Amino acid sequence: MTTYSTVYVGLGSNQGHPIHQVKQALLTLDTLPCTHLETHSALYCGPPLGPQNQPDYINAVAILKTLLPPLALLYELQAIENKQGRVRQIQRWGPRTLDLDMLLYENKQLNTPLLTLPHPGLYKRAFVLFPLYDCVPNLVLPNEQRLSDLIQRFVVKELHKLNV
Ligand code: A4P
Ligand code: MG
Repeated sequence: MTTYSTVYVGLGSNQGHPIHQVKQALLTLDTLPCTHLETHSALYCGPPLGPQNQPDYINAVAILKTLLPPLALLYELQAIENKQGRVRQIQRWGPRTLDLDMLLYENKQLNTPLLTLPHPGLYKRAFVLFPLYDCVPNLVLPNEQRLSDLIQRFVVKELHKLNV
Protein backbone atom coordinates (compact mmCIF):
# COMPACT_ATOMS: atom_id res chain seq x y z
CA MET A 1 0.00 0.00 0.00
CA THR A 2 1.29 3.49 -0.81
CA THR A 3 1.17 5.84 2.13
CA TYR A 4 0.79 9.51 1.38
CA SER A 5 2.18 12.08 3.79
CA THR A 6 0.15 15.13 4.75
CA VAL A 7 1.88 18.46 4.27
CA TYR A 8 0.67 21.97 5.10
CA VAL A 9 2.01 24.72 2.88
CA GLY A 10 1.73 28.45 3.58
CA LEU A 11 1.32 30.67 0.52
CA GLY A 12 2.09 34.39 0.56
CA SER A 13 2.31 37.11 -2.09
CA ASN A 14 2.45 40.90 -2.19
CA GLN A 15 3.66 41.61 -5.72
CA GLY A 16 2.45 41.05 -9.27
CA HIS A 17 -1.33 40.69 -8.65
CA PRO A 18 -1.07 38.75 -5.39
CA ILE A 19 -4.55 37.15 -5.57
CA HIS A 20 -3.72 35.78 -9.01
CA GLN A 21 -0.28 34.60 -7.81
CA VAL A 22 -1.78 32.63 -4.91
CA LYS A 23 -4.56 31.12 -7.04
CA GLN A 24 -2.07 30.13 -9.74
CA ALA A 25 0.21 28.50 -7.15
CA LEU A 26 -2.73 26.48 -5.76
CA LEU A 27 -3.40 25.13 -9.25
CA THR A 28 0.27 24.29 -9.77
CA LEU A 29 0.59 22.52 -6.40
CA ASP A 30 -2.00 20.04 -7.64
CA THR A 31 0.23 19.18 -10.63
CA LEU A 32 3.39 18.28 -8.69
CA PRO A 33 4.70 14.74 -9.16
CA CYS A 34 3.29 12.11 -6.78
CA THR A 35 1.30 14.87 -5.05
CA HIS A 36 -2.20 16.23 -4.98
CA LEU A 37 -3.89 19.22 -3.41
CA GLU A 38 -6.39 17.96 -0.85
CA THR A 39 -7.90 21.30 0.12
CA HIS A 40 -7.02 24.92 0.77
CA SER A 41 -8.16 27.78 2.96
CA ALA A 42 -9.80 31.01 1.92
CA LEU A 43 -7.47 33.81 0.87
CA TYR A 44 -6.65 36.41 3.54
CA CYS A 45 -5.32 39.95 3.24
CA GLY A 46 -3.19 41.56 5.93
CA PRO A 47 -0.35 43.99 6.62
CA PRO A 48 3.25 42.88 6.13
CA LEU A 49 5.25 41.30 8.89
CA GLY A 50 8.69 42.92 8.67
CA PRO A 51 9.49 46.07 6.70
CA GLN A 52 6.34 48.20 6.48
CA ASN A 53 7.22 49.97 3.22
CA GLN A 54 5.75 47.17 1.12
CA PRO A 55 2.20 46.24 0.02
CA ASP A 56 -0.21 44.14 2.09
CA TYR A 57 0.04 40.38 1.65
CA ILE A 58 -2.38 37.79 0.39
CA ASN A 59 -1.99 34.57 2.39
CA ALA A 60 -3.51 31.10 2.29
CA VAL A 61 -2.74 27.55 3.42
CA ALA A 62 -2.88 24.41 1.29
CA ILE A 63 -3.01 20.79 2.37
CA LEU A 64 -1.08 18.42 0.14
CA LYS A 65 -0.94 14.64 0.06
CA THR A 66 2.44 13.56 -1.25
CA LEU A 67 4.80 10.67 -1.74
CA LEU A 68 7.76 13.07 -2.09
CA PRO A 69 10.19 13.24 0.83
CA PRO A 70 10.56 16.66 2.52
CA LEU A 71 13.61 17.96 0.61
CA ALA A 72 12.30 16.85 -2.79
CA LEU A 73 9.05 18.65 -2.02
CA LEU A 74 10.95 21.79 -0.88
CA TYR A 75 12.75 21.89 -4.26
CA GLU A 76 9.41 21.57 -6.06
CA LEU A 77 8.01 24.46 -3.99
CA GLN A 78 11.05 26.59 -4.79
CA ALA A 79 10.68 25.77 -8.50
CA ILE A 80 7.09 27.07 -8.37
CA GLU A 81 8.28 30.26 -6.62
CA ASN A 82 10.92 30.76 -9.32
CA LYS A 83 8.46 30.08 -12.15
CA GLN A 84 6.17 32.76 -10.72
CA GLY A 85 8.94 35.35 -10.84
CA ARG A 86 10.32 35.20 -7.31
CA VAL A 87 13.45 37.30 -6.99
CA ARG A 88 15.41 36.61 -3.82
CA GLN A 89 16.53 39.91 -2.28
CA ILE A 90 19.04 40.79 0.37
CA GLN A 91 16.39 42.52 2.52
CA ARG A 92 14.90 40.10 5.06
CA TRP A 93 11.13 39.72 4.71
CA GLY A 94 11.03 41.96 1.65
CA PRO A 95 8.24 41.91 -0.96
CA ARG A 96 7.77 38.86 -3.20
CA THR A 97 5.54 37.51 -5.97
CA LEU A 98 5.26 34.18 -4.20
CA ASP A 99 6.48 32.53 -1.04
CA LEU A 100 5.76 28.87 -0.36
CA ASP A 101 6.66 27.78 3.15
CA MET A 102 6.49 24.17 4.27
CA LEU A 103 4.68 24.63 7.58
CA LEU A 104 4.35 21.00 8.61
CA TYR A 105 5.30 17.68 7.07
CA GLU A 106 3.37 15.15 9.12
CA ASN A 107 4.78 15.60 12.62
CA LYS A 108 8.40 15.63 11.45
CA GLN A 109 10.90 17.75 13.35
CA LEU A 110 13.93 18.78 11.29
CA ASN A 111 16.65 21.33 11.82
CA THR A 112 18.98 21.38 8.83
CA PRO A 113 20.48 24.32 6.90
CA LEU A 114 18.00 23.77 4.05
CA LEU A 115 14.85 22.85 5.90
CA THR A 116 13.40 23.49 9.34
CA LEU A 117 10.22 21.66 10.34
CA PRO A 118 7.86 22.81 11.64
CA HIS A 119 8.44 26.17 9.89
CA PRO A 120 9.91 28.54 12.53
CA GLY A 121 7.10 31.09 12.02
CA LEU A 122 4.27 28.60 12.39
CA TYR A 123 3.31 29.26 15.99
CA LYS A 124 3.67 33.04 15.80
CA ARG A 125 1.84 34.22 12.70
CA ALA A 126 -1.88 35.00 12.50
CA PHE A 127 -1.69 34.96 8.68
CA VAL A 128 -0.62 31.30 8.88
CA LEU A 129 -2.70 30.10 11.85
CA PHE A 130 -6.10 31.44 10.74
CA PRO A 131 -6.00 29.92 7.24
CA LEU A 132 -4.70 26.70 8.81
CA TYR A 133 -7.67 26.72 11.18
CA ASP A 134 -10.00 27.05 8.16
CA CYS A 135 -8.62 23.77 6.83
CA VAL A 136 -8.21 21.74 10.04
CA PRO A 137 -9.97 23.27 13.06
CA ASN A 138 -9.18 20.23 15.23
CA LEU A 139 -5.44 20.19 14.45
CA VAL A 140 -3.04 19.42 17.29
CA LEU A 141 0.36 20.93 16.57
CA PRO A 142 3.66 19.03 17.03
CA ASN A 143 4.22 20.82 20.35
CA GLU A 144 0.91 19.21 21.45
CA GLN A 145 -0.87 22.55 21.50
CA ARG A 146 -4.38 22.70 20.02
CA LEU A 147 -4.60 25.09 17.08
CA SER A 148 -8.01 26.23 18.38
CA ASP A 149 -6.37 27.26 21.71
CA LEU A 150 -3.39 28.95 20.05
CA ILE A 151 -5.47 31.24 17.83
CA GLN A 152 -7.38 32.60 20.85
CA ARG A 153 -4.21 34.54 21.68
CA PHE A 154 -4.25 36.55 18.46
CA VAL A 155 -5.96 39.85 17.84
CA VAL A 156 -6.93 39.72 14.19
CA LYS A 157 -8.41 43.12 13.41
CA GLU A 158 -6.03 43.54 10.53
CA LEU A 159 -6.46 40.17 8.81
CA HIS A 160 -9.41 39.97 6.40
CA LYS A 161 -10.87 36.89 4.79
CA LEU A 162 -11.56 37.57 1.12
CA ASN A 163 -14.57 36.44 -0.89
CA VAL A 164 -12.68 35.52 -4.05
N1 A4P B 1 13.78 26.91 4.71
C1 A4P B 1 14.01 26.31 5.91
N2 A4P B 1 12.91 25.74 6.37
C2 A4P B 1 11.91 25.98 5.45
C3 A4P B 1 10.55 25.62 5.38
N3 A4P B 1 9.96 24.93 6.37
N4 A4P B 1 9.84 26.02 4.29
C4 A4P B 1 14.83 27.61 3.96
C5 A4P B 1 10.43 26.75 3.29
N5 A4P B 1 11.76 27.11 3.30
C6 A4P B 1 12.48 26.73 4.37
O1 A4P B 1 13.55 30.99 2.37
C7 A4P B 1 14.88 31.01 2.86
C8 A4P B 1 15.36 29.59 3.07
O2 A4P B 1 14.58 29.01 4.09
C9 A4P B 1 15.19 28.67 1.87
O3 A4P B 1 16.36 28.66 1.10
C10 A4P B 1 14.90 27.32 2.49
O4 A4P B 1 15.96 26.39 2.25
P1 A4P B 1 13.14 31.93 1.21
O5 A4P B 1 11.74 31.58 0.80
O6 A4P B 1 14.19 31.93 0.17
O7 A4P B 1 13.22 33.36 1.88
P2 A4P B 1 12.19 34.09 2.81
O8 A4P B 1 10.83 33.51 2.64
O9 A4P B 1 12.33 35.56 2.58
O10 A4P B 1 12.77 33.82 4.23
P3 A4P B 1 12.05 33.52 5.55
O11 A4P B 1 12.91 34.10 6.66
O12 A4P B 1 11.68 32.09 5.57
O13 A4P B 1 10.76 34.42 5.50
P4 A4P B 1 9.35 33.91 5.80
O14 A4P B 1 9.33 33.38 7.18
O15 A4P B 1 8.87 33.06 4.69
O16 A4P B 1 8.56 35.28 5.83
N6 A4P B 1 3.91 39.23 6.00
C11 A4P B 1 2.67 38.77 5.73
N7 A4P B 1 1.57 39.46 6.13
N8 A4P B 1 2.51 37.60 5.03
C12 A4P B 1 3.58 36.85 4.61
O17 A4P B 1 3.38 35.80 3.97
N9 A4P B 1 6.00 36.58 4.59
C13 A4P B 1 7.21 36.97 4.93
C14 A4P B 1 8.38 36.07 4.66
C15 A4P B 1 7.44 38.25 5.63
N10 A4P B 1 6.24 38.97 5.93
C16 A4P B 1 5.02 38.50 5.63
C17 A4P B 1 4.90 37.29 4.93
MG1 MG C 1 9.85 31.51 2.64
